[in-house]
Amino acid sequence: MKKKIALITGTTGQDGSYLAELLLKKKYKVHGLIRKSSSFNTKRIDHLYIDPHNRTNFFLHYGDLTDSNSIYNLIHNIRPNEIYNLGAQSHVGVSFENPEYTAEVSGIGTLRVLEAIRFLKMKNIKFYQASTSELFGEKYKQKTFNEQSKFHPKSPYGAAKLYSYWITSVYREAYGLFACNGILFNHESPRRGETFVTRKITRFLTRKKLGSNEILYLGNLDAKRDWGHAKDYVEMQWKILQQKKPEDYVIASGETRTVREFINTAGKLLNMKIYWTGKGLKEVGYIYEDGRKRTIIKIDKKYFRPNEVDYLRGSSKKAYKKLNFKPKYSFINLVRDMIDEDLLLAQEELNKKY
Ligand code: NAP
Ligand code: F7E
Repeated sequence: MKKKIALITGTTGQDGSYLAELLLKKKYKVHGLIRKSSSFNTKRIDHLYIDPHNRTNFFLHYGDLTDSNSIYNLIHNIRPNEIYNLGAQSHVGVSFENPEYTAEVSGIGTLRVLEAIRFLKMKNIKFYQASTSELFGEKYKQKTFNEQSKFHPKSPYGAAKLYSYWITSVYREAYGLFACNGILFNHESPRRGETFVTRKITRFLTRKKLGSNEILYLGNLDAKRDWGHAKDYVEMQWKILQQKKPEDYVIASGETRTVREFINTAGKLLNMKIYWTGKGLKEVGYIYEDGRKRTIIKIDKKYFRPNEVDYLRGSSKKAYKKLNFKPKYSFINLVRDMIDEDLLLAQEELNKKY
């Protein structure tokens, strides 16, 4: 049987790397779009890459979501059956500093891919758009957000992704494309970028466990997020494209916790009891070391955003029913997975130092 061909934008990212692994296991030919960088940006996929002079099903191509021609040519040349549009400027905080670039990549970038499919008349391509819980943002009266909930983005990132959400839906209706939105709530892993809060915390606490004397500076500890594991969530990205009809799905754990609770859980797994005192910018987290109180976490206002999504909790009833969504990782196992990997990393760093 002919192998299915997939194109992943954002293949060097957290999700792109797990998705490439999954599709290769499923015997796809996988093509990844990577952008030119002056230093290597392929750390998450190096283990998958084989020199194309040898037999391989994994191919990388330079391109950029801001460059229509590179996208058009790539789709024309590789003729994919499925496109997963995961590429984005994905940091909400950064989107306030670089709003125009965020709109170009995370908003218009999606249009560029859809337009290439339309121009090329490749209507059989199935298209997945990486939509996000950042489309929501305002709790109104409900406790959970689902496919019918009202959107209310709070950041340039959320606004750019809202455009992508709607343009995906418009191309589905107007041109009959098999185009779907996966509205994914926060998902983390040992491959999460180190400037996102969960990984910032697990990297810090594991180094602290091995004796570092740094202090962790954070922003809003009261924000509530619905955290799942990226490995579970990329499987749903694939499943969304295997359905008979193109539809949108919310993927979430259904639980919500504050950033402070994430820290406490990670501390507990490392046998580090963290105590809190003070309020607002004066709040600090401390531990006892050799019987002495030692402050390890402080607040820095630079990590607060001009506007914040205070509360997120998703409801994946539709995905449970139609996609048989059964996440393998509980919250505690997600944090444990991150801690275990980051402990190894911290130990490696320490070994290099001495
Ligand atoms: P990520 O780790 O930040 O990866 C983003 C990817 O996009 C990277 O491969 C990055 O390349 C690439 N990229 C950035 N700018 C680009 C450009 N101009 N042209 C082409 N590629 C570009 O994000 P992630 O956590 O894997 O998330 C994957 C997607 O899901 C993103 O679209 C994100 O917005 C969305 N999403 C994420 C979550 C979550 O909780 N993780 C939840 C909902 C939706 P470099 O490696 O070169 O930077
Ligand atoms: O922030 C608070 C921050 O940057 C989580 C992206 O994948 O998920 C992600 O967006 C919360 C926020 O993720 C720090 O204010 C406190 O309330 O880890 P984050 P995010 O903004 O939820 C969504 C679903 C996406 O689609 C995005 O692409 O933590 N927070 N102190 C902090 N956040 C960061 N980054 N750094 C801090 O020091």
